[in-house]
Amino acid sequence: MNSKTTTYIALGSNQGNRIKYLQDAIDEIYKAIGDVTKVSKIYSTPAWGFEGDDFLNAAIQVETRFSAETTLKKLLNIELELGRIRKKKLGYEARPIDLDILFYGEETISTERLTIPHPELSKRNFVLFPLSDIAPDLLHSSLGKKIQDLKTDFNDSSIESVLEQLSPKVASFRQVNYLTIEGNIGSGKTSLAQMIAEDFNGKLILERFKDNPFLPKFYEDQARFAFPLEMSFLADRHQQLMDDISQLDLFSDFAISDYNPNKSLIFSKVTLQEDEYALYKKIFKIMYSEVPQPDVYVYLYQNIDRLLSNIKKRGREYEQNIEPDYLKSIHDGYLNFFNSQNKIDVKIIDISDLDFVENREDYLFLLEEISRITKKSLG
Ligand code: PH2
Ligand code: MG
Ligand code: MG
Repeated sequence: MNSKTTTYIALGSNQGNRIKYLQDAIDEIYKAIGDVTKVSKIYSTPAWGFEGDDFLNAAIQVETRFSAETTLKKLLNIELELGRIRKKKLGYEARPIDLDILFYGEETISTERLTIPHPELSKRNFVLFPLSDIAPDLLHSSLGKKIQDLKTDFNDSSIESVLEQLSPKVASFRQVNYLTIEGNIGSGKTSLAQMIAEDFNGKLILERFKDNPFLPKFYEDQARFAFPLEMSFLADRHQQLMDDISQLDLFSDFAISDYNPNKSLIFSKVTLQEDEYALYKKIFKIMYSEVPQPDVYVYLYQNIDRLLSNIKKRGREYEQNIEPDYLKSIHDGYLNFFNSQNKIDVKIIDISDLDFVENREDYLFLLEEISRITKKSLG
């Protein structure tokens, strides 16, 4: 998962219902690329560089997890979806919508397809005016000037804003105090927890991996070392969770974790003998009786093929020999556990056909699903 980059995008339209094209573009950018956190005023500007009707121009600030290249591809798609037809002829032409990347974080990019910062930016009042509304202090590093100063230098008062305004658009999420995203190995639970925490200011509680001295021994002699192995996982997780949770105020903070300590029970049921498991469960209950449980517990379900391909993609060496059967038994273990208890209300979301990292619409769908659960479980 990438973290977020602030990008600035110029919008222009000189055909049809121009205001609607601008707002539709914002809505599509929100769905496909990222939160639209700032919008400029709309300016009416004469067509520059060709004979044509006046433009309406605006600029927006977008927070995206996609690269500049991917952002460009998605913008071109939106132009097409909104009905722009590019002719082969050279030079400018009338267009219902034009979307250009002005800045992408601090990056300078110069490829055949993409030049960032936008090369004509300082020569165009229809870019400087709107951009100065939303990012006056943004530094154009190669020109060594802030946007508001470039605008002042331009010394042009010929363009004016219109009365109509555009609306920003940002994802919403119904927060709880403590949300857990669980799932099988490779289900994407950690990525989703990270994305939600980053977007909605949650405190992340991630399972910390640490070398377990019993693990190599366990692989040598499972029967002999399964119990000490599971006991040491139990002790480590307890210590971690106590550390993390004691940092939180579970009444006012929004915490989000990618595991629940009950997974110790689920995994040990697969690895331990029956009598050992009974003992283990007793100790578990004593240790965890005081640990707070999440308000909302989500289990991400993915089919085994997708899990295997995710495991391969992330490339952790010690995971590469995991068998489909093992993943199946872990999944069954989770389901058995859910069915055997009634303390935690678990919501299973099937994400087999979704890709919330590559497709923002899938991510937005999940945010909605989880918010819906939250609403139901908390009334
Ligand atoms: N875009 C162009 C060419 N000319 N003129 C105005 N007023 N506004 C624009 O957005 C514009 C233009 C090429 O993209
Ligand atoms: Mg353009
Ligand atoms: Mg363009």
